[in-house]
Amino acid sequence: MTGAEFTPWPPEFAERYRAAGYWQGQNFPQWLDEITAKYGDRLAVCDERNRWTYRELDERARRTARGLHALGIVPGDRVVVQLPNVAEFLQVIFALFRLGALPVFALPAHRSQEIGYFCRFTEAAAYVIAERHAGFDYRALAEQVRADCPALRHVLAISELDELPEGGPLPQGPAAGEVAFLQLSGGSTGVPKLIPRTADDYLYSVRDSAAICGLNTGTSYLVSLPVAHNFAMSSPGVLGVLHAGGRVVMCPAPSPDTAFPLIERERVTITGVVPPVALAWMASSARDQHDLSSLDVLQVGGAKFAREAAVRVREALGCRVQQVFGMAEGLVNYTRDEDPEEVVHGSQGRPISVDDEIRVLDPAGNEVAPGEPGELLTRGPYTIRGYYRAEEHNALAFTEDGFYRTGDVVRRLGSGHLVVEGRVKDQINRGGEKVAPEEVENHLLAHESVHDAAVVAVPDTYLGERTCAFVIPSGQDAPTAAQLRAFLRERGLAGYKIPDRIEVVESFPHTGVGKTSRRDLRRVLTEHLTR
Ligand code: OOB
Repeated sequence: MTGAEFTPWPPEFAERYRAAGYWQGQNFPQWLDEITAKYGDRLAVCDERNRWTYRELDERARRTARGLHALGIVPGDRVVVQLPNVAEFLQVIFALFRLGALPVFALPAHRSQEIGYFCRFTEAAAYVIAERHAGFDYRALAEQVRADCPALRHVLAISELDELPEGGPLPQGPAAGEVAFLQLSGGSTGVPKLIPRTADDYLYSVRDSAAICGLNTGTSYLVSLPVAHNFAMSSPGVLGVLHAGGRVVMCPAPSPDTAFPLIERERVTITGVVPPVALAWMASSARDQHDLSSLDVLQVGGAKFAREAAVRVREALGCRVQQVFGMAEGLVNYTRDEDPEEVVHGSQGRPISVDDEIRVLDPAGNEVAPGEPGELLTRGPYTIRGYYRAEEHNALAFTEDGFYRTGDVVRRLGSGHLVVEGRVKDQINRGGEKVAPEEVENHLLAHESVHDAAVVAVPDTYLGERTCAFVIPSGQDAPTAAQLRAFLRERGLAGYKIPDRIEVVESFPHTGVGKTSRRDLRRVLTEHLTR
């Protein structure tokens, strides 16, 4: 039983969100028409090889849409998109939006386990890749995935986009309230969950994010994070920048050596990074070799950015810092320009919308006293009501009245700003990259010499957390850490999920609880590590 592809907002909420002007009934093709008409000859996007105006980008996307249609991709088809930060990313996803096919946003770090799963689970019609990137052969990955996914009809490399057949007129785009694409959840379960987003809800978050961040036609945004990630896509990200008529500068890697020359050349005004990248930029000696004076705002999010680090941003990089606490499921919080410094440095921001409903609950499900920590639950005009085809999980992840249980522990300040204090979900946040212990444990258990495995977080000054796997061997021939790592890599697990540390142990400690739950076990092991 897979369950619904999309859980709609109840009619009374939908009506409210329309009446408030959040949902404007504009679908992605109409939004593309609007920005193209408004900003036609301005520079929309550039990367190492391309510089396209809004009009050029739109023409390319339309041609690609017709070509994909001629290949037999039809509205509603799912298409897994796995591209690095290149201009063609926008060409491809705008083509899919025009066609009404649904991009499934994979990350460049994903390998055959993840991609194969996305293709099978969504019954994808096509998979779009860059042939090679950062020394990795995506063509070979695609061949492997294809062998396992009979429904996958096409593998398309961006070098082939110009060779698509010239198709006829496009079908009508989907309604604004229908699913437009699938985002990936950070994941706390055995397999990552997919997040259905509509034009109505997403474009609302994009428009208001652009306004909150003060974007305009003078904005030059460096895409430092993987562009498919919700932060880089819409907080305010590439879509926010295009909405405001600014320029998107694709950055192939977030290292200072790559990013700083681009900031100088393209007069970058704003970028979004995860905390370890912010720390690396602040510590880099390359700061003095490049003119970074155009940079106005460094957005930091994806994982907690320590107050001590936030305080140092201006001195180190000569720009303001903005904290962003968001999630692909919806809710995004920003610190604002007008917030007191104390709040900008010491909180993770407040929600985009006055209609983002926030609950902070104790373990019994009661509201905590103001300022006390508790689990954050939320619902609102751009927060989903259910994952894609995940009925059973939805019953746990959402309350009956439609609140999403974020699994984050926060304190809510009198001003409405949230301070992230920790989490109750089974997830490791490795410098913004999310790792689900259960997923990694399952892969370790597939090794013939592994009897049991538990994956936990280890505190780390640079990444915030790293991963550690405790492994009990099944016989005399205990596998080594190196062998287990090689095993996981060969299985095709994304590199960031491969444990940073592996401890082979004889047994697990007793959890002190009658029935051993994985969660208790992980907690006890974590305590062992940090003692
Ligand atoms: C962003 O989205 P996801 O879906 O990769 O991860 C969401 C989770 C949150 O539930 C929270 O646990 C953590 O990432 N997180 C933060 C944080 N920002 C995200 N934890 C502490 N402090 C922060 N500033 O990570 C994401 C999506 C849109 C914008 C920004 C980040």
